[in-house]
Amino acid sequence: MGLLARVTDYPAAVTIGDQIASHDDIFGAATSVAERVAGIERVAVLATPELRTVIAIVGALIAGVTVVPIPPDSGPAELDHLLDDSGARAWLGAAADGSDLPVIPVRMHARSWHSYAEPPVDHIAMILYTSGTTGKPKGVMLSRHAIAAGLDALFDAWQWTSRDVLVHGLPLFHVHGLILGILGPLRLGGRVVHTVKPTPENYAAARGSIYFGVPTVWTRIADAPEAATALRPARLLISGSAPLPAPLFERLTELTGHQPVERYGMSETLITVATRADGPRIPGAVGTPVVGVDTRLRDEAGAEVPHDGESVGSLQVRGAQLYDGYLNNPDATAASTTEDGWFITGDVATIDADGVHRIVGRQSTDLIKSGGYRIGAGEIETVLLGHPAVTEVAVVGLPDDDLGQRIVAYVVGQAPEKELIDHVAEQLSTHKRPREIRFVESLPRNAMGKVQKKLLG
Ligand code: MCA
Ligand code: AMP
Repeated sequence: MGLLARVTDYPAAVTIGDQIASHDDIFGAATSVAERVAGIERVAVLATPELRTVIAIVGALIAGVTVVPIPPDSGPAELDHLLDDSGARAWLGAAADGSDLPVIPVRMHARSWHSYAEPPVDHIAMILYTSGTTGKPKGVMLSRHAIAAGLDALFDAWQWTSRDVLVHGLPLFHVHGLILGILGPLRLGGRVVHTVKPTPENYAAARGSIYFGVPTVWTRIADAPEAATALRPARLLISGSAPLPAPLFERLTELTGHQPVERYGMSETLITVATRADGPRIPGAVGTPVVGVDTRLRDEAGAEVPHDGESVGSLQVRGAQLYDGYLNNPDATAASTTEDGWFITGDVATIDADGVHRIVGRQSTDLIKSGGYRIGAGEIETVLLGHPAVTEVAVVGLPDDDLGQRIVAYVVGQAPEKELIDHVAEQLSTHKRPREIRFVESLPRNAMGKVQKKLLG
């Protein structure tokens, strides 16, 4: 079977806001895109939530061209890095402002029924950019095979079939919204309703069988009881990308009649651990490894940590759905891999005797999760240090009822708070802006001079 399935049963296979397309509409237009893009190695796609984005991506996948989805609000510094590092040769569809790469148009009403051979399974289908603890975002190389394996494992875990209607409004440049949220239904030959923005009202109006959200989305739904009640006819409410607090689990259960299903993953590994549709749903737990994935816990010396539900260890994973490494960054790839070939997630977890995993936290304070976005403190610190009024800075994620964590920058220096926040917004994506700047005389440092972030907050 190819990566994507094409069926003709559904007149509204993909709905994005008020745009509606059948599988024939998508595949006809995408095959026409494939004819124009074939032969180019990599293309950038501005990942705005609209049908054009889906057609561009499907077209590139049909032609065997690697797609680099670009966040539509990337600031100039981030955009330059993503385009340079990825080596994208052209934009497929709309171009970002300020880029002089050539543009290959995506014509929504063009149709082609040419039949393409399925590209090799080891071809890199996508490069997704994600933040590390330091430096600039890294390109995660995902093969067709990894994507297919990662999706099939979820179809199995959630008994997800072409009869389901998936609803979400997540960004189309990350694993959650794009790979699970668009390629999932397209691989199944099923349906998806993308709500453009993941608001409680939009979710309530969509009437699907499966809903995806990050915890921030679920918090907002729980605060809108009328919208939450409208989700009662659904089959599964699924949360991921960041921890779902136990009180929110309980509140959602009360309002919607469904215990939410939590799952855990990463850009590099896709979704490795998930609560099964027919398994126990335990607040604070993310389930068991999906088909084809093994997990284990290690201590700091690399020794085994028992799976007793209490001992905490560094979570390592392996399986067919893992990435092929970071683009242009063999050192970072090597640093994330054990000698015996397991991927080091950087998350700290417990596993019980039944294989149920709980994510306890992250090993580094330098990776922040805000609204489900993974944000590297180092990237924001570098930008802030580029402002003439800033002499020292430490960026941390502090607990936040809505966002899980909110970005706070501790700054030695003097400038209006808004000027510093705008300075970040001018260079990086919107969600990387600090919510707050705290001005301090000095930063707490240890004897080696290293900032002790655990003392901030
Ligand atoms: C934000 N705003 C600000 C600032 N920050 N204004 C001033 N100063 C700031 N520092 C503005 C925003 O631009 C927005 O304006 C308004 O404030 C509200 O922002 P916010 O509260 O952030 O709400 P939001 O824009 O509605 O975003 C919340 C969200 C979003 C919808 C939950 O964070 C989101 O889409 N998250 C999903 C991330 C995701 O998909 N992660 C998956 C990664 P305005 O309203 O005017 O625009 S993949 C992954 O993690 C793995 C594989 C996995 O497990 O899934
Ligand atoms: P990303 O690369 O954006 O996909 O972020 C991956 C990170 O998100 C993981 O390393 C975890 O820290 C976090 N994460 C994803 N899902 C969950 C979850 N269900 N519970 C806790 N953390 C999660």
